[in-house]
Amino acid sequence: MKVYQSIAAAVLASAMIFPTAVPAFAAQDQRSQAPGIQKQDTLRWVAPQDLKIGTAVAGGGHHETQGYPAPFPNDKEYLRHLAAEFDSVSPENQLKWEFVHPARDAYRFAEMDAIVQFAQENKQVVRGHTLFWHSQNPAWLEQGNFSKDELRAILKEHIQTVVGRYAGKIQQWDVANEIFDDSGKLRTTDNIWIRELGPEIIGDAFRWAHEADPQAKLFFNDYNVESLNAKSDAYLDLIPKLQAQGVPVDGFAVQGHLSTQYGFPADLQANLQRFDDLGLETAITEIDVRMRVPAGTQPTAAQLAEQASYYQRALQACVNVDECNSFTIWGFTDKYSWVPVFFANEGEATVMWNDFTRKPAYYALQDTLEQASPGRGNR
Ligand code: 9MR
Repeated sequence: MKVYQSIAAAVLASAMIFPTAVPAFAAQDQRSQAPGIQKQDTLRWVAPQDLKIGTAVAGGGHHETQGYPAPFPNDKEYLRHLAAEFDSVSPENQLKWEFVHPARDAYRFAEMDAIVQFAQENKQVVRGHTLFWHSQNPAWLEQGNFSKDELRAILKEHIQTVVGRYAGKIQQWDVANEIFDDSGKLRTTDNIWIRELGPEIIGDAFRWAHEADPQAKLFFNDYNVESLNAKSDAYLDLIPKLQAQGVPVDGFAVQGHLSTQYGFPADLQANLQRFDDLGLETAITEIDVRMRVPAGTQPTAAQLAEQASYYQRALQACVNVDECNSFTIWGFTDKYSWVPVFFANEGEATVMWNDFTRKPAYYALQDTLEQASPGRGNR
């Protein structure tokens, strides 16, 4: 937190004029053009062809209360690494209701449009996040006192508008996010859609998303579902039931917000595999590995090694499961991570330091990808 604030202050002090346009990344392969980054020495270069290696694109959410301009598109060095290292990008906040749909009759698409354009220019796919959630909803929606018919129409219009706008440009959608609590019960109180419209609305959300973009792969996404537990069991039970009703569900995604305090979920691969066995795609969509770093201290070499091992084992679990096709880290530099903002005395959760130099965790990912696809570096 301390480091984070001092960086933020430095950025603020040095950046009085904020460029608003996305730098012109040309249509050709940009990986070789990122200054100081050799394209052969990146994550995407060594990744197997059938595994997208992704990151969240920092913006919105907690960034809005920090003392720096929006990382995307203002931090040029950040953008160089974003382009060079990754096959896939996920908007960290820019597609959440409160951001993209700030008033009932107004959408704010500029930031997401820029991310999609950046992705296309850099030959990256995009994961859409998210359409149906209990959190980060605007007050006009949560406190709107709408009738059931109105709410249903609002959700349908939102999904059709947002998914439709990016049809053909978003590879995977986290249609429904975090619909169960940790005991495996549907969030019938805090999820406005389930509370007001009943659980059947979940299937409708998937149907509407599919109508708006038949090519996109549609996912459930949640945290604390890395392991075999009540919450992941709930998805294992729900998804086939929905599919039997003709609901177009393609995948199950595990977020992967891990902490070295809690031990590595050793049954991650077994858990992904049981969804794979149902014929579903799987994905790891938001991994980071936080550690205890009291203010004024630095992580020890042992902590960094442990973190690297968590990243390595999570990636290996995905590599080992046939249809685990996407592995996304929730930000790649500590400079912009959500972790120290939300967890006192925890941080350093990503694979690069504030200055974009690489941690052991970065090399653990790179080595694991390379071993998963030996000789891959010829493309
Ligand atoms: O990283 C996001 C942060 O910027 C927001 O302030 C926060 C608000 O809830 O959401 C963070 O992203 C979350 C993601 O959308 C869903 N899974 C948990 C992530 C971390 O909280």
